[in-house]
Amino acid sequence: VDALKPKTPAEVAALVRQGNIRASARLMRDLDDGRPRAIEALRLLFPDTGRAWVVGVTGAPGAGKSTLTDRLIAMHRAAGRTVGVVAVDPTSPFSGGAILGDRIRMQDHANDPGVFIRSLATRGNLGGLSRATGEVVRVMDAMGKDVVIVETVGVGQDEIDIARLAHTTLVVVVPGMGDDIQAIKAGILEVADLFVVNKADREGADRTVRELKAMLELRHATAPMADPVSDAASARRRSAGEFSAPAHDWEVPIVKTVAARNEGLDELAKAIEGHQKYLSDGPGKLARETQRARAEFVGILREKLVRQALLRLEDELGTLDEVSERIARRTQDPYSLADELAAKLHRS
Ligand SMILES: Nc1nc2c(ncn2[C@@H]2O[C@H](COP(=O)(O)OP(=O)(O)OP(=O)(O)O)[C@@H](O)[C@H]2O)c(=O)[nH]1
Ligand SMILES: [Mg+2]
Repeated sequence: VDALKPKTPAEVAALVRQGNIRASARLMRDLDDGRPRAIEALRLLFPDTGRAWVVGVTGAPGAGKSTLTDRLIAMHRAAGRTVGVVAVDPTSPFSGGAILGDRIRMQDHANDPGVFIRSLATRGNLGGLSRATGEVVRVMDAMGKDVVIVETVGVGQDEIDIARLAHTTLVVVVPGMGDDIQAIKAGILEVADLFVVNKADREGADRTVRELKAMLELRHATAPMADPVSDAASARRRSAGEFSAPAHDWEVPIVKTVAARNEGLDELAKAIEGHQKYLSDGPGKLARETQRARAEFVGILREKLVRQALLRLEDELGTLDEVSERIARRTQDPYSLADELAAKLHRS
């Protein structure tokens, strides 16, 4: 095959299925650029996905997420499992692996063909960072990676959306951030399947554990929070008697680690396995994947429909700028325009 000739989506998909690193990295770049051929390859790969266990690692800058990830990679490799890592940095203007050396302490694994590491930032990413992350996770899944670890910095909305991609989400905190614990947003609490108190060699680790415990108990005591397991679809199934498992029978474990000294990692791995078993044995896994599929599908649909509508707008009413100016000048209103356009799309 001519190396310079662009590959067809089918050729790309075949290479990705074989775990080809060059083709997979290329596909990720093309997805980032929003190329239709890349979407076509992803469509072909879809039936080959859904096998990887996706673990999210989120927390404040410098909490030790990469060090923990590095340890987890080593454990998975020792057990013969292949690993994909996506390092997401919503604050970084760089993308495409350039920041790997700086931010990620995983050099030991750089030459291991069983480990594929990719970083992602805000550049490009049509349709948002969580969508881009989801696409990279999907490619790694199609490559045959057994486990995909997604590292994200911070606790903003981006990180919460990204955490929702994972089957098991670890929230990493460090001792001596009492106020920060108070400030842990409900959103991040909601997505935490497991708390890791890293840097437990520092003072105050036990206190942090106690504070987290109190916070989790408080959550138990108050009104039920939104839970992936209690989404509408599974609630319906539950009321139909299909599943008997209660929505809140997962006790969020709190694990102390000293990632830098490889301490507590066995306990952490066990806790992750426990959650994997909990989700896989009950309705949780399907419920979570259904919720994720819903968000993804609506996102794809929205983007497609909006693009169609804007094309139609140009044909019928003028460019987006022209129409917007008319609205700004109050010669037309946005409600009637949207109705008019929707009706036209509907008829065609
Ligand atoms: N004392 C101590 N230091 C640790 C521990 N784990 C990691 N560190 C150190 O903390 C620093 C940050 O670790 P990283 O793993 O890069 O943290 P991170 O959360 O990935 O950081 P960002 O990706 O920049 O947000 C490094 O200097 C680590 O060596 C630990 O358990 N104890
Ligand atoms: Mg890091």
